[in-house]
Amino acid sequence: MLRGLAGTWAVLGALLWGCGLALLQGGMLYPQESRSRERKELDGLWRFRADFSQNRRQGFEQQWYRTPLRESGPSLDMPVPSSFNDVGQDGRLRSFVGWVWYEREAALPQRWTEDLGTRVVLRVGSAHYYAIVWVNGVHVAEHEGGHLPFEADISRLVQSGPLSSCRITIAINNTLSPNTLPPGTILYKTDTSKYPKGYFVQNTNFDFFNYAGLHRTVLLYTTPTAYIDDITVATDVDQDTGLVNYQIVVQGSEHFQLEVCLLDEEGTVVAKGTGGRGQLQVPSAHLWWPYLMHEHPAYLYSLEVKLTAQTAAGFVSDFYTLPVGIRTVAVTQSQFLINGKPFYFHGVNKHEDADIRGKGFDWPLLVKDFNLLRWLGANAFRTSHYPYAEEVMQLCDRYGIVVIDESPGVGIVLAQSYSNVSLQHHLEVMEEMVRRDKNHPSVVMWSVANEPASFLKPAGYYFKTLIAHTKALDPSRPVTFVTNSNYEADLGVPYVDVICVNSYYSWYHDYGHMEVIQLQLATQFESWYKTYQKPIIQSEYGAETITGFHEDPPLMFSEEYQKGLLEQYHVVLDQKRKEYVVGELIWNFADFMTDQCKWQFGEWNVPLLLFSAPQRPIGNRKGIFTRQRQPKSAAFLLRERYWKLANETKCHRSAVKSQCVGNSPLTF
Ligand code: GCB
Repeated sequence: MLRGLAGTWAVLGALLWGCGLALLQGGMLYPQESRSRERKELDGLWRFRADFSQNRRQGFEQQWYRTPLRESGPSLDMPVPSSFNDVGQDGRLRSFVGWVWYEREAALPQRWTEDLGTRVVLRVGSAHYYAIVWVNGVHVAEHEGGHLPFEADISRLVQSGPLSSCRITIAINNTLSPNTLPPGTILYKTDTSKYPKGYFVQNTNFDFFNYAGLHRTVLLYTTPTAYIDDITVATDVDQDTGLVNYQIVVQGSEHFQLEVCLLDEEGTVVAKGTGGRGQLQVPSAHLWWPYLMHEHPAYLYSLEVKLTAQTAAGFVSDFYTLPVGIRTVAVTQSQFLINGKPFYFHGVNKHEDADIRGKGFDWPLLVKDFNLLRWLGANAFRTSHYPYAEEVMQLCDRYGIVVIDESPGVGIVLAQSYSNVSLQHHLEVMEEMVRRDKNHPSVVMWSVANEPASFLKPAGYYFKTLIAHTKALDPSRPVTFVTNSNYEADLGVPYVDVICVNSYYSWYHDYGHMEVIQLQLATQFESWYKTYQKPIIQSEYGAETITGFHEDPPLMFSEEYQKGLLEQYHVVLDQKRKEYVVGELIWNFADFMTDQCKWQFGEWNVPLLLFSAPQRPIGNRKGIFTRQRQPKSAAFLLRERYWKLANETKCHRSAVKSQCVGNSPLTF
């Protein structure tokens, strides 16, 4: 392992990146419009039906995909993107487990159906969890995994006759098994004195609601038949020269030319190249810096790629523009370096979660969240506990919010979830994730899992293999997983570059005793560091709080307790960040939905009157913002802290000053 040789590590990463690419088959470029590409979003109302039959297979037995859904039975209107759980008035749908069916007609522009030089692709941004897709009754795609995109080339289908529209049917199953990511189990309740015949529930080992449906945009897009299938960029810096290593994969023709051109933010061409692989050199490059670390953070160049290819029908051109941030990432024994400078993560853990839409993508919510992050002075977040929408990653690139990109490997606690079947699937998910997110400068580290039972015997081999594979896919970024295991028992941490550790002192034990936090936290850090000499991130800490509940002296669930607990953590973080702690991420940015159980509140004996509307006695309330994105007292505390941290760790004092959003708590 090359940790400790930060410079070498970064350079080697850039040199090896081409090797990793060979492992990734096929691209998953974000669908964008260009001179050669069109895109047609299919967001809006779809027809919908949940298969409530005993075995949940009536839809397949009656082949609901063969004819319009309205012909095989009643259907509902269902918005896309959205989870289906919270939009209806039928209680059975909220907790439904099994197959649901979505359908809509898509009008097709004449050129798409008549021009055989046009390739028409159907792309699904996220269908949770298992999806099967038919177009006009013909099976075109199948995909496992709820948080990453998949697509199907449907040109032949839509170009086979004089069509003006096509019917898209998507069947989605949210059932989880010990081998899915995240894992889950179905429990049949067979006591007929208590449960009807065939009764089952789905159990999970993660703390968020298993929302399901078409969570992100479904769209059609076009390319020419010879097209730019994938672009991979890895950057480096030599003195003040930015190095942009690129590799381009073309499909649909063996005979082609590629021209690449790098433009700065003013639109001036700063470097040019030709061919499928090469290095562009940018003298006096503007580096991509995190938010609050530089006067001009998040500098993005544009890599314009032009393909000219020979096809049976003659020459065709394809154009694609990729935003590129030039930056380096490296890890030493005690530091996380971005562009060679120590970077301290001060930010949040998030969820894709909101009222009504569940995990459905929503622009207003996204923009609000980024405004809150910047108000807070947060420079980073972790995509706990699954990859977020591509548009989220794009905004991180644009605003300089650094990302620890996490896979859906959450709740891996059963021995069965360490089987070869699980491992194989997890390797594939990492491939899909790296393929999708590899070009985002904001992504500085991959997290392969959250809080697995990493003390179980098979965990050693599992994480060794998984982390090695992820590094092989992308040697330019460090890899971690987030642990809550004991430092002596953890079998996965030997393989990570940065130790990410969660702890809930004075919350899940020592209830109410905030006075023990400092000792316990300091011991935690010292034990991990002494054992491994790797930088550490406090990747979760926090306390549940019900907005408006005040108790002084602080009691659990009061706003005062949340603040008080954070302050105790901050004392130790302030000591250890001078040594080897490189970050702190609060749990959680906002309150979020969970399964219903006595765990969240009942057990804690919180007075029932606290649950009067709009509060509900469900969900995780560790947010520093409510689910509706209003600040609790702790948000103001963190805001003051984060801006102060930014002020200390920035490269230039003016960087912070020039980026104050609203009234920053800092004075100059
Ligand atoms: C954790 C988990 C997170 C939970 C959180 C909690 O350690 O990683 O998913 O929501 O604790 O609030 O219990």
